Amino acid sequence: LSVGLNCSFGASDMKPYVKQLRRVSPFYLSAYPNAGLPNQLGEYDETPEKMASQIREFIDEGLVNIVGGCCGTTPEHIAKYVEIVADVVPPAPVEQPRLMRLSGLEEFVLTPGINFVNIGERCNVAGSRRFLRLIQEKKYEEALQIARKQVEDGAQVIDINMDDGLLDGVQEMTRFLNLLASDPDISRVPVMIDSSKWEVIEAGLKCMQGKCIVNSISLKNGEVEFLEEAGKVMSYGAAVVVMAFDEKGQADTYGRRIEICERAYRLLVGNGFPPQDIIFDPNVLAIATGMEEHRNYAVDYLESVKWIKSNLPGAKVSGGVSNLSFSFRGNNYVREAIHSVFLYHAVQAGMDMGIVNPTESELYEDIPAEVKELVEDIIFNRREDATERMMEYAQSIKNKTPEESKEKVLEWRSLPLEERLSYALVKGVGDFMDEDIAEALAVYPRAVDVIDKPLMKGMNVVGDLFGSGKMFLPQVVKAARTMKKAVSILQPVIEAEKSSGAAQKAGKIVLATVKGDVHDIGKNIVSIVLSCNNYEIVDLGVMVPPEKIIETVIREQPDIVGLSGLITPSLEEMAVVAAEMEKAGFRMPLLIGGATTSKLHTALKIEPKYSRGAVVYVKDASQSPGVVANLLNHETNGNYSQQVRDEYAALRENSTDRKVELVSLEEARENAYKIDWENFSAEKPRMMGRKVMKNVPVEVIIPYIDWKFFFHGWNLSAKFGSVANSDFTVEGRNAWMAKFKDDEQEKAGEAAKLYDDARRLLNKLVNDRAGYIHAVFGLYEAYSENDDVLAEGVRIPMLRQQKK
Ligand code: B12
Repeated sequence: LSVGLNCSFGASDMKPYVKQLRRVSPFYLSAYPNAGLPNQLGEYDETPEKMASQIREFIDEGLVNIVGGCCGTTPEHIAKYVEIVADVVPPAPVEQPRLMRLSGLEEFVLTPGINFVNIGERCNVAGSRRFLRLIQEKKYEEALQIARKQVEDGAQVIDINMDDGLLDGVQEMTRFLNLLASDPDISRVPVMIDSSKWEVIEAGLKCMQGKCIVNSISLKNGEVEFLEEAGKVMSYGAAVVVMAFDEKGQADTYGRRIEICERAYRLLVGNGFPPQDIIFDPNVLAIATGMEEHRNYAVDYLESVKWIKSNLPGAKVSGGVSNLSFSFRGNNYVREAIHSVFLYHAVQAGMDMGIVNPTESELYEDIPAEVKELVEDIIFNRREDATERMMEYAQSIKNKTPEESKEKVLEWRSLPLEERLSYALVKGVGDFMDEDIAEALAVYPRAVDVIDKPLMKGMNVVGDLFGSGKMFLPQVVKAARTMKKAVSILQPVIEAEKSSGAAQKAGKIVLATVKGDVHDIGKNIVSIVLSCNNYEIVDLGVMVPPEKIIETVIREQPDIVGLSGLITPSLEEMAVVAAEMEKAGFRMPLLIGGATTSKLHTALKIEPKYSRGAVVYVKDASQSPGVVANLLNHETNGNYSQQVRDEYAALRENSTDRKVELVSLEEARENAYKIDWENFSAEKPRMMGRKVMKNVPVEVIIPYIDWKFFFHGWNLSAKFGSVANSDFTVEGRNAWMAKFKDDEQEKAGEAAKLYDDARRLLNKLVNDRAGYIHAVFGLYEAYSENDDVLAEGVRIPMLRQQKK
């Protein structure tokens, strides 16, 4: 299979798209660009020679398998391409990881780093009275606002449901999705077409421009209908939610849930449906209803999530979270607390996505221990009287006077300043920011320190809570808004503190958050700080592709380029920009910043890509004026750049990640072990062939563990393996630690802790009598042939020890 692009505005305009396709597509790739854009006379200006040199770039960069020409190209163009491709080995298609890939206008790939996907639930006529009314009254503009608000609040997918007895579902779904497609702010995220009627789903599928999710199909009407619908979903290129529902009805026990999901999975995968595009909804049902048979619903759901994730490879799990707390309608605090605790456990169990209200804000971390216990009692069905106790609690807070609840809410105001700022960010409360910032300004010497110290600390708390699954994306969006508010309060103060009022600008700086990354708070702060230091800033915003950065640099001729990035893929993207800057022949310094960047990464992966200019990692905004001044000052520039270069070279030298240098093939062969056959006699082992050892006790293995490899596996030096031979007393440890240099003390301390943890785990396995360790090994007659060893007819390549 081959995919590709034709037409467009010419080869250079097409190139970024071809590159992007190469990155994501597992197929052969073709490109047939136009000979440029038609001029005023409707003619094409790009000559065969000019186009051939652009096509050469496609080939040199390994982008395409098939080249050709579209509008304006002639047989002469094609003749030139034939010359270029004569000796070229076309690139092999690259197998892509089997991840769920969705898209609106932008792609959304469920990489392992994304621990939970929020699906906005508010555009559902069955779940939102307001949305229903707006659709009934044909107030589509207002209905779209609901969708927009959800995306702004952090929904990563939006669910659209038009299932109402009085609505024409097909018509409403079609109209709404078409309207939505015309609003790029909303349609940048993927859509979930939600309906129990197949004709409504299919109408929706016909409108979709990206890769959406169908919610849902099931085995309710048997396998034939199920597979027919699944086949159509596949041909429209969508992912699918499969409800745990079959001919006998909705699954409400653990056994029924896994039975149906397994059957559906086998049927789908057996018929070619990609497993990574299957999402199971094993039914989140209401608990604490007072009905005995409902008590275990949440436990069964959580257990079935775990089962699906470990038995149905690639499949995802979703669910409508608000169903769970149905018994507590009208009591939002209790409902939010139930959702938050349940989600925390469901995500730990492996739940990948859920239909949630993105504006709910109750954080798992903030729920008082006694409330958490009550909620966990009903979720885990831990006590006979769990429902009664929860009901009692719900009643007691419902009866609280508004003053009482207000008092509780404002308790945090008596915390110390730093904690208050952190609380405000974590909870997304901007109401007291003016007074807290005023107080902070009296404590910290410069306004920028308020950002770099307490506010950054607060944002790191947000990051940690989010990273550990205790905070969800919509809540991080609120935190980000509060941070932006704090920055906007500080901005005039930073401006007033600016170092020089000179009219002449000290230099020009292009700033951008790299492609694929939306984080801009840090970059904006750097922009404010640098412009207050008299630099002219050209801010390209977020998600900026390398071509745009290069174009801007050529146009604006800045003195420095600064890149910001906060997610792991941005690290690679920054290296891409550096390589493009090298290709374009630039010499200006490149600054690297943002939470996931580091000096080590900059030294290892970015600096080597850009040889003509300095590449400097800058930890925070307050350091940026100093670094920029050093780089732009003619007297200090040379020394400073050299100092940074030396420092980074040393980092590369000491890094375990550095490139291994290999000896030549001849030398490697020469290094091979030479047996002196004259003086060698082989001992035949007592046993030959394959041997299986069952249930090996852990204590038998422990003495054979080579701790050097354990530390190597943890990216610590193998030399710490000697800790296993040290005396297990305080004195013994101290004596062992004393063997290391001062700058290794911290690492050695961590290594010792790691070793102790591992020993504790091993002891636990010994005590638990873990009976599941098996081993298999074989002893076979073997001989060598050139560089390889042959054993029982199996060829084992053995050319080793090739490191210089
Ligand atoms: C706020 C936030 C968001 C907001 C961003 C809003 C906005 N407009 O910026 C929203 C909610 C949109 C968001 C989205 C996502 N986020 Co987020 N987010 C954060 C959070 C909590 C804080 C970031 C922040 O603003 N910090 C405060 C600023 C001031 O700090 P800073 O950016 O580091 O900047 C300072 C310095 O680094 C430096 N600096 C920064 N840039 C530059 C540039 C130059 C040139 C220089 C000199 C200096 C410099 O100066 C600044 C001031 O001192 C971080 C956690 C964290 N601890 O960083 C996660 C975090 C970065 N996000 C994360 C993730 C995973 C995501 C999502 C993928 C989540 C999802 N499931 O979809 C999406 C990403 C979408 C995308 N494609 O980019 C992860 C990244 C993990 C990783 N290694 O990849 C983090 C680390 C959270 C975590 N622990 O999991 N996020």
